[in-house]
Amino acid sequence: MSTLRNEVSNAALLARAAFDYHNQGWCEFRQPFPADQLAEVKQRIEEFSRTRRPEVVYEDGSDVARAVHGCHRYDEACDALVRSRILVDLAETLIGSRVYVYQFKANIKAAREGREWPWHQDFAFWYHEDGMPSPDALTIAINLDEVHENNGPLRVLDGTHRLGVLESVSKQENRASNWKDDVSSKLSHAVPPELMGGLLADNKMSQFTGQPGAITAFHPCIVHSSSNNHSNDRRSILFVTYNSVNNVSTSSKRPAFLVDPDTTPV
Ligand SMILES: O=C(O)CCC(=O)C(=O)O
Repeated sequence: MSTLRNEVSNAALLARAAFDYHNQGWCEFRQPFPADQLAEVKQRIEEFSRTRRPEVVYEDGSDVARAVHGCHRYDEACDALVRSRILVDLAETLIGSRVYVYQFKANIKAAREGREWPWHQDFAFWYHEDGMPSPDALTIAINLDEVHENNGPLRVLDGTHRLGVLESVSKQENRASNWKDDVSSKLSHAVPPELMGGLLADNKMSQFTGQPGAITAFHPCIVHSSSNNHSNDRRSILFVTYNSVNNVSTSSKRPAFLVDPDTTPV
């Protein structure tokens, strides 16, 4: 009986998430990620962020870790997380097909030193850099730390997922294919400032604050950003991007830890 009740309540949570996702371009999943499993992943990511390896990216001009990439490819706890039913069911429901892991990253945003992410759309990168055909993907964010108003929460402009790929400031001409420009605070493919005024005036801004374990999903075309971390609290968030198995990217030259070439469904 209690299994049946759980299934019904899970279906209701997924239906609610799907409604919000399609309507506003993002949704909360109102059930936190299991704390014991998340604690293990958090510990592994902290360990990786202290090691010198190509998957770790630093804030510009410093040795403060900004992000760790692709951990599901080399760590069992992270691999188990991307295969967990709670995330896969959410991704499959919102995308409407089987999915594979496209990207896995933890953005750390260290206390006082973690830097901003300018306004951008993720699909601009996947389309221009990797040849992803359509935005039939999504990113699930899982808070590793408490995220509050002052430690640089993700903020999104509701409804902008309907705009398709906007013109972006591409630093492509100047770059010798440096993938680090796609993950630094001087982001390639940012939305140009002259478009941002209108977007900010026309669309409600929502912030993703919440406790460790809180789960949010957002659309590849939603315009989003986050500010520098001005607080004494680290703001670490895990981002897992799932792509539809019917939407495989054709031409990514970026490292496998950034864009996973393994398109086997999870
Ligand atoms: O970590 C953040 O605050 C933003 C991350 C983001 O926008 C991205 O990785 O595309």
